[in-house]
Parts: sequence; C-alpha cells; structure tokens
Amino acid sequence: MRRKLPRRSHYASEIKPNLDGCKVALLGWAHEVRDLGGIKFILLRDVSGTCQVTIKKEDLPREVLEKVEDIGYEDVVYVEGFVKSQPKARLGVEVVLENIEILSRALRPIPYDVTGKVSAGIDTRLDHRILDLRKPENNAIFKIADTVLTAAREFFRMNNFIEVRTPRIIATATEGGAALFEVKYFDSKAYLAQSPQLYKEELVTVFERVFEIGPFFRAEESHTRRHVSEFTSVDIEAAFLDLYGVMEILENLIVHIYKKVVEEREKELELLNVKLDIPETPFPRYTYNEMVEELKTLGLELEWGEDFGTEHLRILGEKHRGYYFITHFPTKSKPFYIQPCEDNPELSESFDLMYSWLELASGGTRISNRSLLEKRLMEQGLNVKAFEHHLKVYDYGMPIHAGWGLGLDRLLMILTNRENIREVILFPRDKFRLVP
Ligand code: AMO
Repeated sequence: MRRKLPRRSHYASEIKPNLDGCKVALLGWAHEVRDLGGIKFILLRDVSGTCQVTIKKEDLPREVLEKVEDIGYEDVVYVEGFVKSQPKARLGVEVVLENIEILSRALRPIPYDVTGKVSAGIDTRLDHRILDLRKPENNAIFKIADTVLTAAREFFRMNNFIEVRTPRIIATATEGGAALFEVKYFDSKAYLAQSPQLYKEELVTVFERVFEIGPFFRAEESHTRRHVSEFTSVDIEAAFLDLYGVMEILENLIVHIYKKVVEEREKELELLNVKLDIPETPFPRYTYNEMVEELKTLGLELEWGEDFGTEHLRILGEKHRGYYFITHFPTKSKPFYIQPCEDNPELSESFDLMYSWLELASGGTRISNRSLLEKRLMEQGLNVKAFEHHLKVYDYGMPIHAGWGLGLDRLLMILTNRENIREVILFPRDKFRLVP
C-alpha cells in the first residue's frame, strides 16, 4: 500500500496578507521557536523562505497543545491553520495554528546555530555543512548557482555548442604534472583529470563547438581562499575561431549569466546584500607586456616571462576593478597546447579573464599543427610518446581552434560577493578537508 504523504497547500513565501482568512497547510522546519507563555511563535522555514506560525494556547484543544509543547529547533512539521494579516509580524502576516504534526524530531541540543544569531568561523560552518546550508543566506548562493548553470547551458545552445562529457580517469597529465592526483587503476596507475583539455580539442573535429561543465581535480598544495582540490570548470572549444572569437563568447556568456541572475534571483541577491550591475562589453583588454609596464610604474618589478603572483595581481586589481582580459602571455609561461604568435613566437595567443585581482578563466588559440605541437611538448620536457593518441588526431584534419576554461566557483564568488571559494561549494575539498 502506498503511504499517505503530508501535502502542503502553499510554500512559506506564498503566505501574504491577501490570503487573509484562508485555511492553509505548510510543511517545513522549525527555524526558530519562541515561547512567551500564553503564546508561542514558530518561524517555519521551507525551501522558499520563512513564515510566522502563531500558537495561541488558550484557543487550542489539549491534544494539539501536547504536540506543540516540546517542539524545538529543526523539527520537521506539518502545520494547518488560517492566514491572518498581522501588521506586527515581520512580514505583515501570520498563520494561526489549528493543528500540527511533528514529522521528524531533531536531536537536541543542535550542535550549530542555524538561525545565524551566533556567528561561526568557516571551519565550524563546513564541519556542520548541512546545518550551515539551512541558513537562507547560505543556501541562496546555490540557488544562484542553479540559475548560472541553466543560463550557461541555454547560452551555449543558442550559440550552437554541443554538451559533451569527457573522462575523469585519465592516463597522462594535461596541465603540468605537479598538481595531479594519482589513483590505483586495477593493476596500474591512472590520474584524476585536471581539465578536459585534450579531449575537447579532439572533439572539435567532430562537433566543431563543444562545451563541458563538470568537476576537475588538482592536488593543490597551497591553501588559499581561491584554490580547492575539486572545482567545477566550464570549458569550451570551437573550431574556426582564434582567441578573439572565444574571448567574445566568454564576455557574452558572463553578461547573459548576469542578466539571468538579476532577473530570476532578486530575493537571493537581497539576502546576500549584493547589487549586481550588468557589465559592459567589450571588456577592457591589456597585453601581458602592458601589465608588466604598469607594474613597473607602480614600483613592482616582474621578470619578463614569469606569471603574475598574488602580490602583482592584488596591485593590478586595485586599479582594474571589474572584468578585464590580459592577453599575449609569454609562450613559456603557458601550457604546451597554446599557439605561439606567428610574428613573435616568444609571445602566445593566450588570455586570462580577470575580475579585479582574481583570475576567472584562461584560454587561447591552440596549436593545430602536429609537428609544432610535438616541438612544444619537447620544449616543456614532456614525453611525446605518451601523447601519441592525441597527436594522431592531428593527422586527420585538425582545423584552427580556440577555447577556454572558466572556474565556475570563482565566478560564483564574484556574483555572490564571497571572499572564500569554500562558501560557494556545497562540500568543498582541499588538502585539509575530505569530510563531510
Ligand atoms: P587553468 O589551469 O587556468 O586552465 O584553469 C582554468 C580556470 O579554472 C579555475 N581553477 C580553479 N578553481 C579553483 N580551484 C583550483 N584549484 C583551480 N584551478 C583552476 C580558475 C582558472 O582560471 N585547460 C585550461 C583552460 C583552457 O585553455 O581551455 C585550464 O585548465 O578559474
């Protein structure tokens, strides 16, 4: 026999003064409980928000009163009552309780304050992540993430991209060996993928334009607020485009995401106290050389060819507040698959997308010629033989192509104005955290 499930008539956020006098049924968690003697208040929380349930003890039969007596924080409840417009209540409305069922009790005491009255450090918060996520402002981040993901997929479809899924268990490194996770693979060794790089390049010979959104893995030794071991990457690769073509796609994607978030997530942005201004395109573009010169005028030397360190980016970020591109990095500072410039092979057709001091994406035109790719592999001290499967693809018609990888978590940091990447990941992983 199928169980009879409790049914709600409304979500908490739908309880508005215009329902005055209506009977309603709600389902949710007791977010807060206050007992003032003759009257008791439950702030009932569901996925949509909260609403006040008022319990007037003298008006209730004994069997209902008994159930109400020991209700506590985070109990799961089914509430029946009628709506009363109530100017004194926080949202101008309350539900006057007629009946209640306690569907599941929470252990007491709750190890973590879900109401947010007691602030907790990030480590305590992550130790109790499920309770931490019950705070409306914390789960608002992931409702925004949901809109970002949907908006991105919608944007890619509009631009003729096909969604692909490439392997997470791989045989050779693509982004340099240092940050690789090794896994035991039956009787041999394999690695967790750091990016879909080589697969997405190969796939342009089939689908021309591909995108992938998924987790990738890097054994990051450095413990910073912008690095984790498992991050979500939004990757594209497109045939018949160079760096400029894919930079345009990237800035248009960012604008599309902003528009959708502003349109669909007003309540969540308000909870997070964030006001989003849609960025203007084209984003400013500066070359690596221009940035090195600028750093010099700001009193910070960078040896030509070196990548920018945190101290350089912090200084550049003070001047360049919003989104901007840095292009044409030295070839030697970029991975082997990036195309060197024809007129000056010391420089490459590469770019990073920055937001103030934070790197959000990197990409560029790729090498589409096998012998040049082999030469670059050797220059970077990599074993050409290990890449034979990939190199073979270049023998059967490899068009000019370009692409980028965008750190979704970092973009979410910007959209939600969070300083630590761990806040925008449900269950973050780093060197010091593998649970929960
Ligand atoms: P890159 O290594 O620059 O490029 O990575 C692309 C973007 O991914 C994000 N990212 C991370 N986010 C959080 N924690 C990490 N440990 C982490 N590592 C990377 C960043 C970064 O800008 N294959 C190329 C992309 C391409 O050329 O298509 C690549 O992986 O936001």
